[in-house]
Formats: sequence, structure tokens, C-alpha cells
Amino acid sequence: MEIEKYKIDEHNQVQLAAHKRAFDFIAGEVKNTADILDKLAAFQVAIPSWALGTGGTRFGRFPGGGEPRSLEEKIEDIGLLHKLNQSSGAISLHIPWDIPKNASHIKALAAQHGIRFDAMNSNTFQDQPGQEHSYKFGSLQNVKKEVRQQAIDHNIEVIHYGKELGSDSLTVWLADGSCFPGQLNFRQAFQHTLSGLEQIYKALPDDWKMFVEYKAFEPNFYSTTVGDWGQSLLYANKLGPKAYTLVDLGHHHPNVNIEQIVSLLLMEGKLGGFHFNDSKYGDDDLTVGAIKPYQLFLIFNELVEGMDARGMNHATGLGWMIDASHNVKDPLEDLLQSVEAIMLTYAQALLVDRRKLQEAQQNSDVAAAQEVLQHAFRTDVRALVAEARLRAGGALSPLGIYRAEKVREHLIKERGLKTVATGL
Ligand SMILES: [Mn+2]
Repeated sequence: MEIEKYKIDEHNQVQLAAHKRAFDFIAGEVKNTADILDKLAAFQVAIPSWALGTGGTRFGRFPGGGEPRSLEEKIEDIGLLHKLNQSSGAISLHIPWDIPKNASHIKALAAQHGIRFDAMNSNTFQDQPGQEHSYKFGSLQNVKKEVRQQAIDHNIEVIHYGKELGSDSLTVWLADGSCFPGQLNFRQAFQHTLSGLEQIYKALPDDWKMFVEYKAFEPNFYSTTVGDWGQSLLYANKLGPKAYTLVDLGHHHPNVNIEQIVSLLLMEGKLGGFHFNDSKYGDDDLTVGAIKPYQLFLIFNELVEGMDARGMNHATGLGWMIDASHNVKDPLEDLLQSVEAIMLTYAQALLVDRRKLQEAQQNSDVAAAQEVLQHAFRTDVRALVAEARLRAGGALSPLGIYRAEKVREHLIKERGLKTVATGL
């Protein structure tokens, strides 16, 4: 399914006058509009290859039809998103769900759609058909050496696939942990995991990064071997300069101050990547910004402030990725909403008057500091983000075009109603 550029232009034309009114208003209010538009245009969010199909819960999965049947079709779907919003120019692959059988062909196809390969993801949380050893009791932490070795080998294989595609980072998320007190020796589990990560780190090319993702609980419910940002940072520090902590918004206990974690990790130069989603209870994998938009803003505020303090490029300094699951929405619509929410929040964070905020902090003027932040958060930046998209050749209303052009209906016609994408 392709949407021709002239179709996008046609749809844009209808909304242009109303957009222009809104944009002129915000451009008159904001001091550094040109700079903000440049930053928004440069900012790209990677789409995970497993988010293009309908996800499931532990109770069931209800596919919506027209799901991509192959890596090629996944890339086509992301190409479509990127064409509409000009902000989804990257894909994050999961091995073994998306093994590129012909790397140069896959690379060429992605390039055609303006998509690059973001972080590669390994999978030692499931047993694959024909796999010799089971991960039932963990992978890198496992008490059996042969299981640990299998997990190490798998991660090294993922690096090889990534090299072929031009990726430059590996995300390791471990489901390892324990469900009951006494099941594990914590120190031994840590040491086994560290030693496995060291082996994988050794296989990492010099210009690659390794992201160590943490998660508070699930699938294990008593302990997790990389359970929080402190443990992840411990591994990253022991591993070396190519290893970083990755923050997934849903991987915390409720009410954790994630913006503070982000700030300190950036200070240490150890924040590597970011997984966007939202939650109300646990790792709910809901659309980012759908439940707690102010928290997302506060996180972005720290990201922008912390990256600026280190002179980092916002677009390339960290790995930006969506990691959500779509159980009741059309996955492509959900991804359009996700990217939009990220861009809006990023734009709001760029609006924060840093000088005023610093002044308020230095004077312990608490009310003034709060005003600065909330002024930015309460500013309607939709026209700014839309203008950045328009200038890049995208759609004023990506979701509007997606629906008007009946993309899902076309995909169902092309691919069938009963297709199921690889993934969870
Ligand atoms: Mn994640």
C-alpha cells in the first residue's frame, strides 16, 4: 500500500488555511520558531518491527487483519508511516522474529523508504523451535553453563545481522529473575549475567553501543536480574564505554520519578536509549502520552536540558524508540498517535524558558519555576509540529489521511484478513 505524494498534497490543501492561521499564531508567540522547526524535522523515532501487528495479552490475541506477513511488509508499513509524518525514519528489529534472509535486499528496500536500522533486539525470553536449551529458568543468569553460552551466542548472532544491515546498537533485555524467594542466589545470578554481557560486549564493533534495559518485574515476580536503573548502570559501568542504560517508560514501579533517573543517567553519560509507551498500572504498553502526558513532558524537559548540558545532538545522541503493544487499536493508527505525542512533547520541552527556570531555581522561587514548566506544557504546539511535517513533505493530518485513504481496508485486501505478524 502506497500513498502517492500528490494525494498527501491534496489532503493538505484542504486544511492549509486553517493550519496557517494556527501556525501564524504560535509562531508569533514563540521566540525561536525556526530553530524549533529544524529540531523537530531532524528528530526521528524508531518503530519496532513487532509493533506493526496486533499485540496480545496473556489472555488472548485478536488480530485486526492486513498485518504484515514478512519483514518486507513491515518495512513497507513503516515506510507508509514515515511518508505521512516524516518522523518515523527508523526501524528496530527483533531477532529471531525478523531475521533478514537477504540483507542487501532488505537494506535497499529500507533505503527506498528513507528508513535506517536502529537498535537490534535479541530474544532470550522465549524458546524457539529446535532450540537446544530452554530459558525457562533464565538465560544469561542460568545456573547451567550451556544455557548461558547459548544466550551469549544468540546475542553475538544478532550483532552479525545488525552489522549486515548497518545498525549500530544492540538492546539486551533479559526476562531473567526469580518468582520465589530462595530460587536464586542474587550474587551468582548477577555474576553470571555480567560475565555473559562481557562476552557479548567483546563481540561489539567499536562504533556500536550496547543498551542494557531494566525492568522492575514480569515475567518474574519476585526478583529481576536487571531490575532497576541502578542495576543496569552497575552493569554498564562494569562493561565499559560502549555500554549504556536504556530506559523503558513502563519498566518502573508506579509513581517512580523517571525524569530524575533520566537526568542523573545523562549527567553520568550513561543514558543510551529510550523506549516510549505509557501505563496506568504496570508495564501496560499503552500509547505514549495517553495516560500521563505531564510526566512525559517532565521527562522530555530533563532530556532536552541534560542533552544540551552535554552538547549532545537531540536527534542522534540517544536511541529513540517506541515500545508499545496494540491490543485494541489498529497498530498503524496507534503508531501515528505515538509519534505525534512524542513530537508534541518534544516541542513543548523545547519551549521551556531555560534562563527563567534557572533564575527561579537559584532564587528558590518555587512558584515561578512551576509557572515556567507549566507555561510550556500548556502551550498548544500542534501547529508547530504540523508545520515541521508539512515542510518535510509530510501530511498536516497523518491519521486523517490514513483514514480517508482507507489504508487498513487496502492492506486487508492485499494481505488478507487472517494474517498474523511475527512478534508477541
Ligand atoms: Mn522496552
